[in-house]
Amino acid sequence: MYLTSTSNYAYQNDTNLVLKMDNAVIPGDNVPYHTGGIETRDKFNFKYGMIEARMKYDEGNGAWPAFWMMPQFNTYGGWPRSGEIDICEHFNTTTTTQQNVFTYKQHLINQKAIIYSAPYIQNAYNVYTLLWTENSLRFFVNGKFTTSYNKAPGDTWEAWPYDQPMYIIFNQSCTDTWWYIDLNKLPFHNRVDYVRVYQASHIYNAGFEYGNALTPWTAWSANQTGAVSVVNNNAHSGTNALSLSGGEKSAEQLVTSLKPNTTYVLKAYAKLGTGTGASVGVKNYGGTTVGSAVTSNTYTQQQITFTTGATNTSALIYFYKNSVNGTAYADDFSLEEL
Ligand SMILES: [Ca+2]
Repeated sequence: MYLTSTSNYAYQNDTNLVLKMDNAVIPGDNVPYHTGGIETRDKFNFKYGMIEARMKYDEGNGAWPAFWMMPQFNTYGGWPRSGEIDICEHFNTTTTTQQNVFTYKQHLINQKAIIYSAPYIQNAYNVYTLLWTENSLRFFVNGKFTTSYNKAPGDTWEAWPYDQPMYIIFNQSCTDTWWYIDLNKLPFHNRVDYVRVYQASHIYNAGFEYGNALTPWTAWSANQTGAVSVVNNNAHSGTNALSLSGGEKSAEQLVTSLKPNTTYVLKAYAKLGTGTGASVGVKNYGGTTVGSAVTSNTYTQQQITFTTGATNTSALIYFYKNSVNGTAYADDFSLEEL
């Protein structure tokens, strides 16, 4: 109810992320309760795929832990127009957990979400999963299907805003507006063991973690100095990254099975090492080559939108470094249909 920036309320303990809620007095801050939460807004978002988290939360009256997603861009307007997906939300000491879908259409009917109650194991770790496709949201608890929300033919954004990227939120909230808070049970904790996101990608070896090799990326070099290589340092995630060093270089991958006349988003994390200029881009897709300049010495997500030509079903994606000596790195490529 009152999110705090204090690290006492959102911290790592052994292998868990712990989110806490209590009524401790914080000097200079006279609200009655403090809660902890984290989110990936502006840092990580995705569209379509599978997301799951393993978590365990305390039960007690007033406790309200949650694992949910909100729209990154509010494409259809502010809440609830652009949607909200609650993959796990638990209240008090109830024996079921909630998996909710918000739509503007439903909001006009009764001001509420479409609420699904799912069985779970109380006072234990449970795995909560959402499988998100172009026309369905399918929910699971501990690998068992619980319920689904589907896009019907003819549905517009009012019933299906779920064609836009969303970000992830974990928190341990509370409420004394709807219920009383059992002060004897405080503090309440939500412990998150892991969260994982799986997405089908057109790009292979997109994180450079397979066999310390470039395959199926190909190297191009304007001269013999330096190298196009996979290195065991400067990773954005995992152990490895793509490295370009020395003079003018690039690494390229031909992606296939694309649809004609279709808009895609290419994303990659890239940074400059000792180099002065690099870019991530795409060419040979039926339009003009488009690139995004890498200008930072820390990993920044590059994003390129392109639309395939009327007869094009492939594209060449690349990471390029200019002719000045030095290094540049890239990692975690992805290509999604918009
Ligand atoms: Ca990597």
